[in-house]
Amino acid sequence: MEWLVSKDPIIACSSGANQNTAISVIRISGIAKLSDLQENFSKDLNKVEPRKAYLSKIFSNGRNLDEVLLTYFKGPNSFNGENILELSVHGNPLNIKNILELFNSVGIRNANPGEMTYRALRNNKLTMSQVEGLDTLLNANSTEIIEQGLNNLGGALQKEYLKLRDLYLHLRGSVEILIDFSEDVGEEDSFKNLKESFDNFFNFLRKLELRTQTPRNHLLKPKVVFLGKTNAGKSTLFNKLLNNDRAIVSDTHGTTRDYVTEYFNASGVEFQLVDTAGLRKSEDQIEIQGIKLSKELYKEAFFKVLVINPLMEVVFDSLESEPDVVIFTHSDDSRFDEFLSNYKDLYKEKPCFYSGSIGPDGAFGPIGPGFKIGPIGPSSKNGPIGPKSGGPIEPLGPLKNLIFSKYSKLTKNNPILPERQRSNIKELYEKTELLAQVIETQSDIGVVSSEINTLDSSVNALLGITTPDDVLNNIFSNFCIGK
Ligand SMILES: Nc1nc2c(ncn2[C@@H]2O[C@H](COP(=O)(O)OP(=O)(O)OP(=O)(O)O)[C@@H](O)[C@H]2O)c(=O)[nH]1
Ligand SMILES: [Mg+2]
Repeated sequence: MEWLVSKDPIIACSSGANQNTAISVIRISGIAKLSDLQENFSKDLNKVEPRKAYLSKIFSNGRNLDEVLLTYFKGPNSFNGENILELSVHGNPLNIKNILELFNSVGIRNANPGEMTYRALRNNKLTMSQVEGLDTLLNANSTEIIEQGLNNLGGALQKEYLKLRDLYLHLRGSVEILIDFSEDVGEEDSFKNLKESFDNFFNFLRKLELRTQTPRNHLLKPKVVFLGKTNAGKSTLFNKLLNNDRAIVSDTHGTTRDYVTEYFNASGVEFQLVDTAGLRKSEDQIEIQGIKLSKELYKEAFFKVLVINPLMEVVFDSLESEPDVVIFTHSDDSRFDEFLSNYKDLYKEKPCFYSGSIGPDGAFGPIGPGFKIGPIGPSSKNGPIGPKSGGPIEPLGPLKNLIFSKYSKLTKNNPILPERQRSNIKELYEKTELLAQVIETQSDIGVVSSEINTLDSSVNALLGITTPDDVLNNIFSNFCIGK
């Protein structure tokens, strides 16, 4: 926490220091005078003009360490308002380490995670929601979220919070009118005025609250979880979706005991695919733990896939959460149609796919709705997909499309992502709901006024005007070094 008040010069590699790249960027922030670093550069630093690039050697005790491009940003006209020296160095991790150590040896310490950006906040170069926008941008897993991060970095959310604050101040003003001038204006009119201001404020807040309803981890780390009984064919599907034999497949019940995760991409969004331990009654403590985890992962999943081998069981145990899709495996088996009919009523409203390993070589056959015996799910989801329909097909295309379209729907209402803002909005919303009741019952105006005043700290917190140190610390510890 000490670093929150520190003004020491700091250094960090801002482009990641663990990979061999052509160029890496090292930033030194908070130097008092550029010429203090003259000993380490061949370029005459007195002749360096801000915002111009210069070629220079870097020296360590007279030894040439690297040839770099340096750019100086003189505060306050820099990213964080401090004097910043930016070095484009050769991107060998060892070279980066040597350069960082060289500047450490002349008294410039390594920056803490997020410290460069924190100084931008401290120097009023960025607002809290812009900082959080930057965090969203840098950690985004999809184009939609990148766009949102960029908008918020540009101040889009801050603008809305300022509007909310305006509406709040208006509301406070209307109570003052009721208290001080109701004799002049008339009690009825001033109360009408108060109600109107309150409705404007609450309606705006309600829209913001709607945008916090999608769980954040569904948007930032969307998990697609397969659940089903042992030997249902989960790991087979998992491998096919990844196009990689990542999970062990065998006809032994209980092959997967711990969950297995891998990333896969559908329409430009990165999803985490999770294969889980098959459900069955077990006495084995390790398997029991694995099954418990399977259920937890399924419950929390952004997209739930229930995998059923219809030949193996008649109905599935009731589940706590409804699946997004049901996949019936073993459609290559001649008894498939007969056994599938047991499920017709159970999953009438769900999109259902069939899949099967076909052919002597076990090649994976089609996955798609209804090409064998017609629809189980809504008819709009049907359509023949399979080798017989001709042309090259991607066997798991329909499943990927379904996953992506759910994700698109969730991002459509421009959800608010940073946790701090979400909890501030929720808290403010709850308080305002209570206030609505107080106003509705037209209680003592003194009570209404004091209830309205209690919202002040929540509105300010949302704007980042009053952000306690531990909240700040928490936000910046999510940043990586060099941001
Ligand atoms: N014929 C046929 N065999 C399949 C199909 N899907 C999976 N199998 C076979 O069924 C067996 C079990 O498949 P897995 O993918 O390991 O099943 P699982 O659901 O992961 O099972 P656990 O890990 O035990 O929970 C393997 O021998 C697979 O080759 C299918 O659609 N048709
Ligand atoms: Mg398995």
